[in-house]
Amino acid sequence: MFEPRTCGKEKTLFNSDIIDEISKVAEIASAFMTSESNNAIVLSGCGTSGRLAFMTARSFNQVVPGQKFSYTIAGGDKALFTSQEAPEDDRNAGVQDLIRVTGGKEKVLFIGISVGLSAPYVAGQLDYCMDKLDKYTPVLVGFNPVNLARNIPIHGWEKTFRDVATRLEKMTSQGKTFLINPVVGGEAITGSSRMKGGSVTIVILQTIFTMALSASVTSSNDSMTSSEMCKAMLETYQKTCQLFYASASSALSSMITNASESFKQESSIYNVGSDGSAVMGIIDATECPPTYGATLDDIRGFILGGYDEFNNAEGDIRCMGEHFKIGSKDLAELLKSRGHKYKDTIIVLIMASSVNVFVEISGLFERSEKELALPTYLTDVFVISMDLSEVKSSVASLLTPSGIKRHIDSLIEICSKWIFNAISTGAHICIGKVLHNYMVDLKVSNRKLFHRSIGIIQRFCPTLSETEATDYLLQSIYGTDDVELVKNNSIQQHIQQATPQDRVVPTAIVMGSKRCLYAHACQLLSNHHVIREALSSIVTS
Ligand code: S6P
Repeated sequence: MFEPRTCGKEKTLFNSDIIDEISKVAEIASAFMTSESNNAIVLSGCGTSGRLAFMTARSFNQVVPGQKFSYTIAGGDKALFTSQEAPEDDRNAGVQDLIRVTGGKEKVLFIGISVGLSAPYVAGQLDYCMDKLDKYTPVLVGFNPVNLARNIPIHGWEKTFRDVATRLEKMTSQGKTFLINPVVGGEAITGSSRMKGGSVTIVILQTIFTMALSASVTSSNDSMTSSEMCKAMLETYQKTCQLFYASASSALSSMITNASESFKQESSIYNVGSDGSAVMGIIDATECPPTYGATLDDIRGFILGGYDEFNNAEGDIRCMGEHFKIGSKDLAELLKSRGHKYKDTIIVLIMASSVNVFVEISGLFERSEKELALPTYLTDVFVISMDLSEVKSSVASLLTPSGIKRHIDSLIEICSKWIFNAISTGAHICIGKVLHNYMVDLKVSNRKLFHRSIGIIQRFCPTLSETEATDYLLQSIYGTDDVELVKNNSIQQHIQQATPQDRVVPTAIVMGSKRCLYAHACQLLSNHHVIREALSSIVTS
């Protein structure tokens, strides 16, 4: 994540061009944040990128007067709690959402985030902004070189993401737009961009706006340029990352064991916290269904204070169903209703008041009638103690007091993300959802995941051509041995059919490796409870 300045010929986060670009956007953001005119800063993305757009807008609206920040996310606020992978393919919806939140605004700083430079929703928005540069200043944040941006057709449009990114790159060289696309290296779980990609997204967004918040300090500080300040800020994340893993590894490993025990006993993991840390826990839970084929009940997130604290644009949307109940009181109710037979893990993140101490408490709990108030559930206590004083002093002269506070909060939030991500990822690995670093049991719920699934099938069945792998995927999606019956359906139809189904990709892998019929593949898989073991034994036998 925090690699040296270049990786081959690609630029990494600490490359001076990337730092200059972040600094330039921070300067523009500062003008927006201090201006009294009717302007807006809009952050946007799909899936994790959209959730982190929300999170950043939420954090900075707390410290910048005038509610300058807003966000758009594919699928709307529903997507903050349940994965809505299909709307990510809808570039028109992206444009409409952007028009809705920027109507009546004079100037808009628009930051479109797509980790893989792939989401049509964001591509549509960026292209729209580039057509209207008198109003919009577009910025693209992502972690691929432009020549590797997604080049597959976007439904109902003549452009691909790569076309849009290429246009933006050209305009960036003319100083009209901005492109922040460091290469940050592959994900530990292939394609799981919520992890490293998500973390670097936070680092970049928070750095931009924290610098902007403290611009008055930079302009009065003759000895330091804004690029030097940006580098110093990025180094604090690097240092925090080192401190975090040095202090947290052993506690994380115990928590992963606890959490995986819960899964093995058909129980759940509940992430709870307050403020930004809780938002991280909710985001983490939301990502598990598309990534690991988890159910909505396997991991859930809750926030102390519920919707009053969460502060999303659509407000309290509990009426949408059980999985939109996010308050800690809702959790208490849920636990009461679940009775005694479950062995859930409740991860309660509690921050100590001192910035030097960072405390995490977790436990595997047996329920009883008297344990209905959250704190009394706690059985295992893990303390992760990190001394952030050195980090704090390294930015003390660069930031205003509110900038320092915001920066420390953001360091704590990113540590919370690392905790929640490690536990949910580790627990799913322990129950066999990952094979050779591939999330083999993913949901085939949008175009990106459809194409990724074909790649995964080929990875485990190396003798298959792309066409053959696609055929097996379609056979698995439709539960048929006659691919000709379904081949001519649109990708959209394939995705609609596949989305509610389980084990689509594992079934296709078994069919492809054994060259067997659909029913036989299902029968072979049904002999195994754990997907990794099933595939390891079936595919290699
Ligand atoms: C990834 C996560 C997905 C992505 C989403 C957007 O771990 O499950 O929801 O965030 O597909 O991807 P991108 O590349 O546009 O940021």
